[in-house]
Amino acid sequence: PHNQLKEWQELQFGMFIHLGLYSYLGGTWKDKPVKKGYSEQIQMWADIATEDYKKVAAQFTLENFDPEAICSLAKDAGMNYIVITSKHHDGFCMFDTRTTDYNVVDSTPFGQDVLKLLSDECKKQGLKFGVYFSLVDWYQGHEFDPNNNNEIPETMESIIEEQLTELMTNYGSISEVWFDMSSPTKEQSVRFKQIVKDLQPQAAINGRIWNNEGDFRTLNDNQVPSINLDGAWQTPASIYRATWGYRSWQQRDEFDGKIRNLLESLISIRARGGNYLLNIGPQADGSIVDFEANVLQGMGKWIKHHPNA
Ligand code: FUL
Repeated sequence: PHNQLKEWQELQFGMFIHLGLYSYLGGTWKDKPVKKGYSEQIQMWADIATEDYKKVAAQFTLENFDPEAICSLAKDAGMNYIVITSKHHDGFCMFDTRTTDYNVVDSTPFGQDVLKLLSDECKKQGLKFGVYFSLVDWYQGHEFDPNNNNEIPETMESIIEEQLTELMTNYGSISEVWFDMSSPTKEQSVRFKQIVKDLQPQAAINGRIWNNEGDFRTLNDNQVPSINLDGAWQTPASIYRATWGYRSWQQRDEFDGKIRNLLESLISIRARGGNYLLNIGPQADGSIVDFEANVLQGMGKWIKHHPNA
């Protein structure tokens, strides 16, 4: 297991993808920009009832979701792995699951398993594949909590266990499982970890499984440490900081400064032995935002000319 974690550390730079029903809304509800909170959490910040939020699924055609383009972009950027949202706090599953119809296969016109398509393409292009999994689930009964600190009731526990089992069974080799938010008991963290380790012993688990059960530490969003840290760790980062999920009204103008900025973070994180997981937020139709593609390509160009950085 020690060597496996070392292998994970050597991946260094990866692509985070936030894609879900919120991508369709793009940070806008009833024609108004929702200015509070991250756009992937728009259901909470705009206080959208589940019956209404659910209707988005019928519009979610993802007609320009292109796993090949996404993987090629990751490679152009010099990235070695991809981690995608299998389920965010809204509870909508981007994978085929028996636990609920509230998933991309059963309740969208797209009708295909996004995780399957992307994991297959990762394999083809030689990228490692990992999944983000929210332990907060508004669909399965968690109330809105701005701190996303909810406890996990027993009823939800079995759903989580089944979903994790599916995720660890149906998508080939998983290099990383990225749990997020909520406050599980020690027993729950141990149980969730056991499911991952039984089915995917090589998978690295992040610290947000909580209760000290993670294999590596997840720093705060966008945190670049100024001292060396012990053990394995990773910084999750958003190009804009203000959101991870697509936001149609996001300002996207400081192109060169942005590349320099993100490269500085990457270099300093690598130098201190950390992994850098940099996010893209595909838009309503599943396609990559031009600005984000250009930024990542710009980074990749620089990296290729500075192989020792
Ligand atoms: C956070 C989440 O609450 C955000 O919505 C986002 O997914 C980020 C990567 O982790 O803590």
